[in-house]
Formats: sequence, C-alpha cells, structure tokens
Amino acid sequence: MGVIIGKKEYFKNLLEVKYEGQESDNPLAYRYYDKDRMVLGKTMREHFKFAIAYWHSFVNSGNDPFGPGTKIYPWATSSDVYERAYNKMDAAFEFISKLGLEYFCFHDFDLIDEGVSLKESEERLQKISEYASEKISSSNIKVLWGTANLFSNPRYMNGAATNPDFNVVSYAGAQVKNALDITQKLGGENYVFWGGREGYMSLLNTKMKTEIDNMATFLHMAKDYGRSIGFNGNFFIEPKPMEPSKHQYDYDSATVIGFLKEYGLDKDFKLNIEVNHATLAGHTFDHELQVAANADMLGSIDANRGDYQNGWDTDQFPNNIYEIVESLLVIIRSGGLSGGGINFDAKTRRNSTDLDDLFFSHIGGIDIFARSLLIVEKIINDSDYIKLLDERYSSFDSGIGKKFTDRKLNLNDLAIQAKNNGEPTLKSGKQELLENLINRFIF
Ligand code: XUL
Ligand code: CO
Repeated sequence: MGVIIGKKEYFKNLLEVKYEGQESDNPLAYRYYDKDRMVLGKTMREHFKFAIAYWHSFVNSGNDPFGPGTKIYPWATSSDVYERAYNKMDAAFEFISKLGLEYFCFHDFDLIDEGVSLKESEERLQKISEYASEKISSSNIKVLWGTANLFSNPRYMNGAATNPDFNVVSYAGAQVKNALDITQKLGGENYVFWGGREGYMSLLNTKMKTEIDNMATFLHMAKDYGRSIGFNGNFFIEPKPMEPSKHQYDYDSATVIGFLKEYGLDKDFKLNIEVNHATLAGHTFDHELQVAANADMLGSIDANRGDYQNGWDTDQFPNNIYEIVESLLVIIRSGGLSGGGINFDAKTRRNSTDLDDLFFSHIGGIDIFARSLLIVEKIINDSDYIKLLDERYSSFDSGIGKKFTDRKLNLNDLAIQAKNNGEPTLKSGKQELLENLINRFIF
C-alpha cells in the first residue's frame, strides 16, 4: 500500500515500520509482526486485524483530572473546525499506513468536533465522512468499527439510552442514527456500544428495571435501523463494570450475555472485550474472552492493560506476555474473533509527549501480540498442552460419563454409579506443570 501523506507530512522523521526480525535492535521496526507470515492456518494480519483508536492517538492530548493536555499535536492547531478535522484525518491515515496497518475505530465526534446543534453536528459529520470516504477508497485502510460518543456531553450526565428523561434518550437516538449512517457509508465492518454512562451512582434516584428495559428497547431500534440501511456487520457491546458510573449495567461478559439473551438481542450482538475492563471487573482477560466464546459471542478486542496498583482504567499499551499468551490460547482454541479485530484502546502516558512515542507504543503492542501468537503456535503444535487438558475431562468421553454428557442419565443413575464406584481417587489439577509448560515456550 505504501505510505499515505496528506497535504502535509506530520510524522516527518518516521518512516514506514517494517518487520526486521528478532535480532533487530531498531526500535522503529517490528521484531515479531511479520504480517504475511502464516501461523496456524492464517496470516498474522488475518489473525489480528489491528486497528488504531482515533480518540487516544489523535484527539486526547493527555488531560487528566489534575491538569490540561500536554501533547502538542501539529494537526490540532488550526482555528477552523473543518481544517482541524481534515488535518487530523491526514495525520491518522499517515500514521496507520506508516505502521503498515489497515484499520481504525472512531467515535462520531473524534472525527470532528460536535456542533452547537444537532443540525450543525450533522453537517459536520456529513463533510468529514465525505473526506474519510475519499481517503478510504484511495487506500486499503478500513473501519473496524464506529461508535457514538454518548458520554462526554453534559446532556448525558444521567446516561444516554438509560437516561430518566425521554428527551435525552431521543437525542442519543439521533446521534446513534448518524453514527450508524457514517459507519455504513465508510464500509465499517462492525458497530460498538460501550455503555458510557449507562448505569447509576445511587439507587435512591434510580429505577433500575426501567433503565435496563429502555436500554434494550434502544438497542433494538439501533439494530433495526442498522439493518434497514444495509449494515450487515456485527453489533458489539463492550462490557465495563464501573467508571464513569459507580454501577455500569454492562458489568462483564456474563452480565451482558444474560442481558442480550433476555431481551432477544443475541442474534445480532456479540462482545468487544477490553483487557482493562476485565481486570476492573475482578476477572482476568482470558476469563472474559472464554465466557464470550462459550456463548459464541467473541467478537472483538480492545487491547490495553491496567495497572496492578491502580483501581482505574489506565489504558496502557499491552506488554504483559503472560496475559496475551493465555488470552490468545483462548481465542485460537475457540476459532478466532467473529468479525472483529484488535483495537488499541490504549494511550501513551501524559508525559510521553513526542510524536515518536505513538510509534513506540503501537509497535510494542503489536509485537507483543505477534510474539504471543508464535508462542501459542508452539504450545499447540509442539507440546502436550491440549492433550493434558483433554485428558482431564476424558471421563466424559466414553461409558457412563458420555451418557451423562448426552443427558441420558438421571440423578438416581448418578447415585447408583457413586455407590458402585466408591470414594473417587484424587486427581491433581497439575496447575504448576502447565504453568511451567507455558513458560518453557515463552522463554
Ligand atoms: C472506555 C472505552 C471506550 C470504548 C468506546 O473505557 O473503552 O473508549 O472503547 O467508546
Ligand atoms: Co474500549
């Protein structure tokens, strides 16, 4: 594809990042991500579908509750809203192409600032999506997913689809309609709902059942509208247990799956699982992936990592090889992601203020996934891991155990079996053996 430069080159001293192999000491090269390399039946690029998150890398300039942004983005300097948006998009396409990637994810108002009225916002979205369309059609860069920001504007302080005020719910509806229109116009492969402020702070002022019923009604409308305009991609829900609300309705994978099934949304919706959201929910990332995979709803991933000492969503770039190896084992063993990919929902630290920091962070994240995939390939092909796991459950493969699996026994049959068999012999779970096995392939 080559590098895509707009009116101006923003990352001037940074060239296209290439695969140079494990021995390379070039910090601006991939040491593991060799996109066309075949691993377990697919190329690396097909396994991952890496995407950049427009908001973290091109919009937020590093502000936190204690101070303003620190990053001086050369694409954000114009006082004209359109020029600023076009420049930002040029910078994004240059960046994605220099990393050799093919996807991005966006919220509506990442692309261009929200207007003062719905009408003005619509005009702005119309223009910037025209510009995006042109850039997409003259490149091989695509939209992994689009979404609407239903949490930043003060109107959403009490929620969007779950707001106690119908006027806010309908405003959110208008915004989702527009976001679906642009996602479809840009050929977006999926559409995400992260329940920004869909939750509550105090039950004293909250009718929880009404709010959750309303959220389901709203999602049905969005799904019906999407299908009516020809959007055939997946809808994803992204679970998160807390922050910004104290209680978020989309707490974790299990909660979301239960909700989708209860309200008849499970045919159109799958899950977008984020690492740091999993750990905030008190789970591991691989646990959340496995729960989604069990329900055939493992759609996409927001890649990042949390901080063991901090209890909030730090959105750091992934670098924990254990976390990613164990997670890829789940993903690969369950047949891969359905329709989605790996979106780096991660930000450089507030004091990482150079433009090349955006490169280092993404290169690191991409390489940790690529390296983990190569490790998983070895674990699957060259070790006894799958065999050991299967053996642990082999008592269900034949005889009376198989009858249990096939639901051909009743409780009385179990009691007879137990009496005949006597006290079961203890069988070790062999956790340390398996941990050593994984380590053998990591190092
Ligand atoms: C917030 C979060 C969002 C969603 C998209 O924690 O993860 O960025 O991914 O709205
Ligand atoms: Co996310």
